Amino acid sequence: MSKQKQKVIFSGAQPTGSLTLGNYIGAIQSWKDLENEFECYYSIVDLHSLTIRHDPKKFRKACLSFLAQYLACGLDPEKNTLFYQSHVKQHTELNWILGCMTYMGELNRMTQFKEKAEKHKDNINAGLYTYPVLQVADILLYQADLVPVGEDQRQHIELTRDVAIRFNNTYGEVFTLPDIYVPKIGAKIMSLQDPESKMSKSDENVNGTIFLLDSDKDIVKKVKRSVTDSENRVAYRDEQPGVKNLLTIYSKLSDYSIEELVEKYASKGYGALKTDLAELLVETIRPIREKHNEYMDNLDYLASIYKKGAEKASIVAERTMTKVRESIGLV
Ligand code: ATP
Ligand code: LTN
Repeated sequence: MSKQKQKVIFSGAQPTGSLTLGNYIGAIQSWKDLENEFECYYSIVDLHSLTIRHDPKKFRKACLSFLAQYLACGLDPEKNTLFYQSHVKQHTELNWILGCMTYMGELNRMTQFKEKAEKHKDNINAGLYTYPVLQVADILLYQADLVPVGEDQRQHIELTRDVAIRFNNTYGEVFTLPDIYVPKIGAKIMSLQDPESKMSKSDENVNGTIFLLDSDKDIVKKVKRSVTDSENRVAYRDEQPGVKNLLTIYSKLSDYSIEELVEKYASKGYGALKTDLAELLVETIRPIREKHNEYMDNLDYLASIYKKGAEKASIVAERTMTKVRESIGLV
């Protein structure tokens, strides 16, 4: 009996600042869920981060810290290929080729570009605009079947499929069409200060975002100050987005279902919910932070992981690129 090809998973995060609770729940928890069954490639997409102005020293440290955070979140380097995007040169090569197959009309529609352009009015560079093409290249290079991401990435995954279909129709079947994989709940964790908008790494108001490297004190402070409403009735509904968000986070980090939590806190009110959630978050994040610090004290170990990761990723990437070059007629 022929062995069925193991499904391939690709995802990544940009090493800007540090990972947030949104990244953890929206993406990393799924990454961990998939690591036992599939062939997983999780990248630190450092080239994507260059679309925003940066300080080289801080950036280098953030890149190392991200690998330490991936490991501290429990991603097993024996089961997953963990690597820096910039170490596998085929990403930029495929980026160019696919850029020639992506329409400006498609890029003009990307909401992430519109939001980032609005935020960085003094630096609306070409990289920010063509950013989704590099993401398409990331995914197609590994012939990924599934891409575990937060809800905000749906449009980019749809673009990936459209470009892959266009390429395959023009030059022959080269690329696997990937599907998005989003968690049923927690695909969009909201800001604790503005529950109508996404919890973001780059939010100016840091009180809205919990970072995986936040101190216990900061975590408690942020949860206690989180914006709710004046109904003072614990319920999971769109009209109460702040409370809904807290319940989502609580459920994703515990064994309680949303229904059980609503029942547990129905007679207790927001104060008790916030106190217990703050404690749960502290207990979840403290070991991540501590492990991260240990990994950061062992840079040789980190180097051994990312070198091995790049070697493995490069083999797969080159296999795809050989097909691509041949199919488009490069000598
Ligand atoms: P920014 O917040 O500055 O836009 P980002 O955190 O979205 O950056 P990445 O680090 O590349 O950018 O995101 C890594 C993964 O985390 C992606 O799959 C993204 O969809 C997911 N993610 C990010 N924020 C959230 C959120 N608030 N809720 C759920 N998933 C999220
Ligand atoms: N665009 C994503 C980060 C990203 C990514 C990828 C995610 C870059 N390349 C490939 C999944 C697969 C973001 O902004 N969160």
